[in-house]
Formats: sequence, C-alpha cells, structure tokens
Amino acid sequence: MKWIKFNAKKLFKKLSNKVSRIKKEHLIKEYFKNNVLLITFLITVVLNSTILRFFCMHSIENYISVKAILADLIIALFIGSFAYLFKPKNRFTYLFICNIFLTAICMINSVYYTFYTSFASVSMLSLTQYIGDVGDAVVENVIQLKDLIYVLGPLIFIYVHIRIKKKNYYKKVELKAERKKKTLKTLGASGVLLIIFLLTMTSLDVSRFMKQWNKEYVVMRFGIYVYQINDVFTSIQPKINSMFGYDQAKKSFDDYFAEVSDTPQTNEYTNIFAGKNVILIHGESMMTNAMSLSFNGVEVTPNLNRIAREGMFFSNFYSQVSVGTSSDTELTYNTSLMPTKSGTAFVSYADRTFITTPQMLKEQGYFTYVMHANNADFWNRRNMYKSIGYDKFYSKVDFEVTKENTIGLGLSDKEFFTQSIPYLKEINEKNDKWYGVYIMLTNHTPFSETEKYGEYPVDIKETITHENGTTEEVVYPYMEGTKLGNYFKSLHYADQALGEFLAKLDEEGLLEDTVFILYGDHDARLPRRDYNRLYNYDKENNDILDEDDPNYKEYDSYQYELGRKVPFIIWTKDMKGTKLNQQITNVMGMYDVQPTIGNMFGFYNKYALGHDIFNTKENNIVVFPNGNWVTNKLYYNSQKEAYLSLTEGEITEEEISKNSGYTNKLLDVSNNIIVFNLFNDDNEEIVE
Ligand code: GP9
Ligand code: MN
Repeated sequence: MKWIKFNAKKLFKKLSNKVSRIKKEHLIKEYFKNNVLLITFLITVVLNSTILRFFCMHSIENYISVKAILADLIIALFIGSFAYLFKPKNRFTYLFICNIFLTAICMINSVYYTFYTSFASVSMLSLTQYIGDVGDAVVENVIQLKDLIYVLGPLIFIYVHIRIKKKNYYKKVELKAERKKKTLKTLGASGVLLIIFLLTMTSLDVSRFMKQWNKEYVVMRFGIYVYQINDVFTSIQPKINSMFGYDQAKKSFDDYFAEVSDTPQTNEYTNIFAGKNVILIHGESMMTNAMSLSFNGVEVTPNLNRIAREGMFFSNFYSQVSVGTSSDTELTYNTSLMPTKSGTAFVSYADRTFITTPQMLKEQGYFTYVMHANNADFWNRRNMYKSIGYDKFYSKVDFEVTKENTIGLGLSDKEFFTQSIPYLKEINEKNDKWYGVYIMLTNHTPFSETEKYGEYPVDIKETITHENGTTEEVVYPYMEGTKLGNYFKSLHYADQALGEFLAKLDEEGLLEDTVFILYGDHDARLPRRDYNRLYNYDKENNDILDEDDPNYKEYDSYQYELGRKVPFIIWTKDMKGTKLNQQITNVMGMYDVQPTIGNMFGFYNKYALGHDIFNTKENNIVVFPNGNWVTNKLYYNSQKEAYLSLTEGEITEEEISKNSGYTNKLLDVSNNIIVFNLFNDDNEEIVE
C-alpha cells in the first residue's frame, strides 16, 4: 500500500513536471511543426470518415460522433506510427499509399450506401461483377458528385507534402534509434486512446460490434475503418463457421423443427390448384402503394389493379430482402428461408441443398422453367438455378436483344413477354403440366429512360372556367421531374407490358388451365422527400405544404418503412366473383408464399420458416433480415429499439421480447440451414 502511494506520488510529480515543461518549451507547437506530415494524415483520414457519416446518417450526433472520431483516430495513429520506421524522405510515400487506401474505403462505402442503403462488405466483392453489369444505371444513379469529395484528403496531403518539401522538411537526418523511439511513442499514444475507447464501450456496443449486422450502428460508434476491418473477419467467419459448430447448429435446427408436423394442416384451399399450370411473375420493384394512385384520371397500374380486383390480393405483403435484393426474394420465395446474415445465398452458398417449390412441383410431374432476358451470371443465377431445380433457364442468349428493344438494364419487358410466347407454346405442346417463372427487368432503378416508357404524365391538369365563360387548361408539374414520378412512368410501362402479356396468353389459349401469380420483388428505394411531395403537394406554390398546414400529412420513417409493401396476387381467368376473389389484409411475408401456395397445389415442406397464411391468419408475423418484424398489431424496429402500434390494442413488453426472440431464433436457424448445408442428402434424418 505504501509502495503504491509512493509510486502514485512519484508518477504525479513526474507528470506535472512534464506538463509544465510542455508549457514552458512550447513542446506542442514544436511537435506539430516536426510532425506535420503525420498530423495532416490524421486529419484527412478522420475527416473523410466523418464526411461519409455526414452523407449517410443525416443526424448531427451520428456524424459528429465522438466515439467514431476517436476510433478513426486510433486506426490512423496506429497506421501512421509505422511511418517513423522509414527515413523522412520515404515517409510521404508510405503515408500517401495508406491515405489512398483509406480514402478508397470511404469512397466505396459512399457509393455502396447510395445503392444499397448499407455499408460495403468484402463478402460482396465477388458480386462487383454484377454491379458492374448494371453499367450506366449504376453510374447514373449511384456515382454522384458527393462520392468524389473524398479525393480532397489525398489532395490536401499532396499539397502539404509539396510545401514542406520546399522548406527542406525531408532533409533532416534521423538515426535508427530515434526513428524507433518515435514509432513506439506514436504507437503508445494510439494504445492510450484505445484504452480510453474500450473503457467507454457499453455492452450494447460490444454485442453489436460482434454481430455486425447493424452496420449503421457499428459505423456510427466505431467509424468506417474499424467497421471494415471487423467486416473482413465477419465475412470469412461463415467459411470458418461451416467448418466448426456444426453440432450446435444441427441441434438448434432439430429443436426448432421438433414440434412441426410431418404432414400439412389442411384448410378450405387445400389442393384447389393441384395440377394447374403456373405463370409466376417476378415484378421488378413493384410496390403496393403505387396501385392506389392515379394521375389525370389514369391509374398507375390499371392491369395490376384489375387482377387484384378479380383475384386473390394480399395487400399487406412484404418482401424480406437483404443486400441480395432480387436474388434474396427469389431465395425466400422458392425455399421459405431467409437471406443469409453475411454475403448472399445466391452467390456464397449456391452449392447448398435447398427444398424448393420447383423441385416439389417436379415431383408432381411438372416441367419447370425460368425466363430472364439478362446475363445468366447476374446474381450467379446460372449456378443457383441448378440448386433451385429448374429444368430450363432461358436467359439473355435465348432472346433477341438489340439497341432498339433495350430499356435500362436490358431487353424491354414488352419485348421480353412477346418473345417468350413461342417458347411457352412449345413447352405447352410438349408437357402435360408446367411451371414458368418470368423475371421482369425494365422497372429497375434508376427509372431514367422516361422517353422509352411511353406517355404517362404525372402532373396535374385542371380546366379553369373564367368569368366570361372562356376555359383555360392549367398544368401543375406535381411529380414530373422527380425520381418517384419517373418511377410511376416506368411502373406504368411495366404494367402495360403485363396487360399485353395477359392478352397474348389469353389469345393463345394459354390461360385456360393456368394460375397467374405475381409478386413485387422489393421496394424501389425511392427518396422519402418525394413521398412527402406526393402526399403534400402545394400546387399554388409548386412546393411541399408547410408542416404547420392543417392538410399536411407527415410521411415519417415508420410510414416509409411500412410503405415498402409489395403486391402479391393469385389470379385465374375465372376467379372473379368466386370465394377465391378476395383481399387478404393479414400481414404476410415472402417466406409465407411457399407454404400458402404449397397447400393450394398439394406440396409441403416441413422445413419452411413461413406459414400458410390461411392457417396463421391474423396471428402471422413477418421477420426481416435486419431483425425488425411486423405483425397486424405492431411494427418493431430492432435497430432503433422502437415500435409503432398499428392497432388500438395494448402493447406489452412481453410481446415485444417474445417476438424479438422468435425473430432472432428464426434468423439463426435459417442461416445455419444454409451455412451448414443442413438439408444435405447425406443427412438422412433431415431429407427423406
Ligand atoms: C438483374 C435483376 C435486378 O438481372 O434481377 O436485380 P436487383 O438489382 O433488383 O437485385
Ligand atoms: Mn429486383
């Protein structure tokens, strides 16, 4: 005790001596002068990371997050300290290379965030080829001026380098021992900051850092550089995980399905469509909220609306995608599993065994095919479609694609459907029963080729009658020129393509014994401010109504998230007016489709994670890959740890924690099934 006291006293004396020496000898000023290169490096690196948060997070406490700045500084100091191992004249090269590398991290994440509203992952590196394929669309939609701002960092660095070079900064001679000492001191400084950082970490920080799925939180608290380093480890983790931990995964899988019946629960829809042909439409970026809109008396989606009116329309339906967007929806639709926690199932786990809708229909004697007039390797479909079990994949090479019939990413939807008819006629002649999937393409972001979509004004036209009896037409721009407005034009085109396709199928007699199913694959990622304009347009001022205006309807982040609903419709030519012609308003997710239509067509997958909506009814729950979930009663945002009540009923904490527990368990089991290949044929207990 005495010893500690003595040492503390000594230490304090030493420290206070040092502080007064620093004061007296202007050591700080001196340090800055002698280490101007390192300091510029630190400032530019921290600045770039802060700018990135500024563009992605839109809230002052996020981009001026002290913790993130501290974390960025620790990384920059750590990397920067090794510069002192080099002779002064070589330090610039080392720090400049590091600066470029760290700048690239910020830039890539900035571009990536605009595209996916998420931060980049090295596990997605194998996907860059698909992003590249989108070509102009991505460049036009994604690379914006703001993404180039990060270049300022290296430019400032070069500028400082030139200036100090002129002042003979690099001419100084430093002995090896002195360089080593400087390195160790700088490393020590980063170590001290690291200790301070670790001491201020909360248990929530630790847990989110380990799980990494809440990327925004990790970037907000740890900065982009720590996030990216952590991401490298979490990305290789699935590979390592699939080597270790199988027993634990298998056990939790067995527990999860122990109570699930080996035979399906029947209801009034059991086998109603058994043996019927199927046309399934993958409606690119189709959103439910657009279905209720009209401009100048013309509906945005008259054909969708017609089949929704005449068929079975699931109006409270969500896709459950993660970064794999289209491919995630295809996974969930076909397998009733959720997207993987890291990477995408289509790319990283295409070799796994799945229990899929096409496979189960094939067992019933169906010919199963898929048509998509894009590159077969996009989203690794060429390989993944083998695992899904399609008999044939008609891709870009099977269609005549010219400059004239191309819109956006590829062959226009109208042309795609037209060219697909002869194939279907042949399939119909050769096969007793068939199941065909049509993946649409035109209604894909950035919705910029408006001149090719055809006339569909999204303005407001009004005829005014003057006192003298003369009339005048007034036009208010409304949604013209906005991204959302362009989306409506593009969607109107896609809807027309669908209408023409239905008419052609009917003409060829191909609708007689056919069930037409359609889903929207995911939302169109449109800006919230455009919705604000849509719902709060002040035509007199061609602006958004003032928030104090009594007619102002707030479109907050909850409404935006819940507004991501996509349509799901089952329609047959003769459904109108029958008991099947109804709107189902219970909340439902893409993972509920396989069990729901499975019951109608007479197939069953015990290991589906979703449920037949006609069994769960109002008690259904839709979980999202990020841990959020929604029921008829409430929507829970796990990242904000906040909820929105959707009914009058009382919400209990018990209910929230029960549903959150269910969500986490389901996501774990789903991930384990894919990562550990738990449906593998070798595993006899699982697959009969
Ligand atoms: C590409 C298309 C688009 O072939 O399916 O995929 P998305 O960008 O929507 O994931
Ligand atoms: Mn898509």
